[in-house]
Amino acid sequence: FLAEPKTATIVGCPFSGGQPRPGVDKGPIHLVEAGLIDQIAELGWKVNFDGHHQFEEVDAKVDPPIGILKNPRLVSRVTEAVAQAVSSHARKGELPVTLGGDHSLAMGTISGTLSVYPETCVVWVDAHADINTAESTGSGNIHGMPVSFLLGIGSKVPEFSWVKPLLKAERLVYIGLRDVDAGEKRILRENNIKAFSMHEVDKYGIGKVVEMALDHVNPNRDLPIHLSFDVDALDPSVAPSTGTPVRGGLTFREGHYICEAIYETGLLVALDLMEVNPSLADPASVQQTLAVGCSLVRSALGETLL
Ligand code: HAR
Ligand code: MN
Ligand code: MN
Ligand code: MN
Repeated sequence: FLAEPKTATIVGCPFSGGQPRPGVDKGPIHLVEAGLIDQIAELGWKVNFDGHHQFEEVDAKVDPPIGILKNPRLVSRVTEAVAQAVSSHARKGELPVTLGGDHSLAMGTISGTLSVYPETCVVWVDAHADINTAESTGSGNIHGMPVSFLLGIGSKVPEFSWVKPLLKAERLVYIGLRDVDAGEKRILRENNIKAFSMHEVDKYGIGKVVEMALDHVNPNRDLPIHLSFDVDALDPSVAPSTGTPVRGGLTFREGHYICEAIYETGLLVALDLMEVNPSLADPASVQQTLAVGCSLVRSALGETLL
């Protein structure tokens, strides 16, 4: 594994089937319309726009719940297509920047990254752990489950047999958690998964938290990093337009600091920005959320303050 890629490929994923609120599928279109591609190019990257993927549709009539999992066939097919897109770009040495869409998409993005860089560690920035299994989920919304599929924990859902358990628990770290289901807390404990909740952010400060997070998953600073950023990690006052806002989140600077610090490692190989929903909240809040989303991506791709 050599140097960081110098070409970024934007993968637009207009998908909302992992959760119930319409509009999150419009996230990527609005982020691109807000100028994201030019902004990345201005940082010195060669930017490819892979387009807004047109996913195969699966009629709800032929996609009944499996257990309580909603839209399972649709989510499986879409995320498998995303895995192929991300892996093909990563294989060419490009840095895939995947715009969501709901966070079930990370089943695809992280599978794609791991298929090219098997030693990748994952930094998952989110209010939520998204690690429910088929047994533990209370909602049946698959955006609350992608991490369990990537780890291969919980009972197998045959529909998702394409997802290989390529992620090891010790290569995963969370930052920003504050809304974790009881069943998820048990899963985190039983699998020894490192997590820095907002409590740790308050206690140690974001600089120390990022250092400890990287010390855990990437002690020698030599493994590729996949950063999966759910915009709801930010406080709702900073990023209001998202489906499941939770108060007490990361400040504007804390969110950006995470991105800057990961860029500084020179190890970033893939980035996700998920759960931006431009149909939620008033127009000014939508504008604010889109602007924050773009600036998080710029920070992860090397925008500096000085
Ligand atoms: N834990 C809850 C569930 O499983 C809600 C989690 C999903 N919300 C997100 N993901 N936005 O980060 O349904
Ligand atoms: Mn493509
Ligand atoms: Mn999430
Ligand atoms: Mn979340």
